[in-house]
Amino acid sequence: MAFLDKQLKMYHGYVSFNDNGPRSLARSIEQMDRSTVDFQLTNYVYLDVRDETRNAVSTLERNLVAAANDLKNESRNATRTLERNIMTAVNNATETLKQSYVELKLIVKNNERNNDMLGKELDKMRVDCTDVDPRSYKSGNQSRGVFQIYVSGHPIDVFCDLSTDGGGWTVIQRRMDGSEDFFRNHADYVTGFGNVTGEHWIGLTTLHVILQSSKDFELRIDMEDWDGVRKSAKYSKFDVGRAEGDFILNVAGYSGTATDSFTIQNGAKFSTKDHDVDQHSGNCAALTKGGWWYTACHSSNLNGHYYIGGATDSYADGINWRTWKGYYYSLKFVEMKIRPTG
Ligand SMILES: [Ca+2]
Repeated sequence: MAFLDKQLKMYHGYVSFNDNGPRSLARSIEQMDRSTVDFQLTNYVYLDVRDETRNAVSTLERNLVAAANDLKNESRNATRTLERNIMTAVNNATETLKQSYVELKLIVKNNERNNDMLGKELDKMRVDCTDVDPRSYKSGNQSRGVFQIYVSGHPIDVFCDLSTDGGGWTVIQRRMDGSEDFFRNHADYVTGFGNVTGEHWIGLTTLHVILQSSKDFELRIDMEDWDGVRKSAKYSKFDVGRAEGDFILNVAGYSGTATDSFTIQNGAKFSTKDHDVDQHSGNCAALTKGGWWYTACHSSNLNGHYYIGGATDSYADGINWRTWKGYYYSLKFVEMKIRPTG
């Protein structure tokens, strides 16, 4: 710029020294250095370029700011759209999960109900002590105790001996302390009486139903005298007929240590003091104080009177097992139990 000022001063100098009119001015201009004019032109171009550049830069700035704002807005909108989409996806997924959970719960519930039903059906298949789960005892213990079985679809408590001679025995009668009266009428012997953990008779109806549940049953009789001697009698075949036939005894196949005092009663009907269907002219049940498969009358009387001490003065009315202890000895302990064989 300082150079330009110097040129302009030179130009003014020409004008001031040659003040004799426009002609001299024109001449002065003609005499001006050609390069000075070129320079001035160059300077004007420079100014134009500078201004244009300034304008272009400021336009660019404006455009950039506008573009940045556009980008910011678009970015904001895109973020909002993304947020909305994510929320929708999350909500949909949550809804699907909820439905799956509800369905799963339903499946679990149905499964539980099916298991429950299956369990109940399995329970009903427990028709004697061979089917019971040893852990399911109600009292006693896993080897000897009270368990639930089903007789004609109805649950009843029975005493199971799950240890003696391979286990699986359903106890049908027990004498142990004389606490229960066994000199009873027919109705009681049909329905059963006593406490399964103590002295009891399972009942002829129940006995018949259990015996019907399998093709063949065996019978085991465990006995003990007053000196603590234990003996047993086992019968490979044991059955009791229908009520209409007075529960006819079918017994055979003795083995054991007590000798056989029961096979001789085979074919007998079940008599009580009020229901005499024995083969004797008198009333065996009344005479020998029990309820039993009397013929005329018996070699065994396991439901007879409970005498303390063993030996008796009275004839054949105690808990007799003739071939071991005779008719004047009443046993201390008896347990009759059955088990399916086939
Ligand atoms: Ca008679």
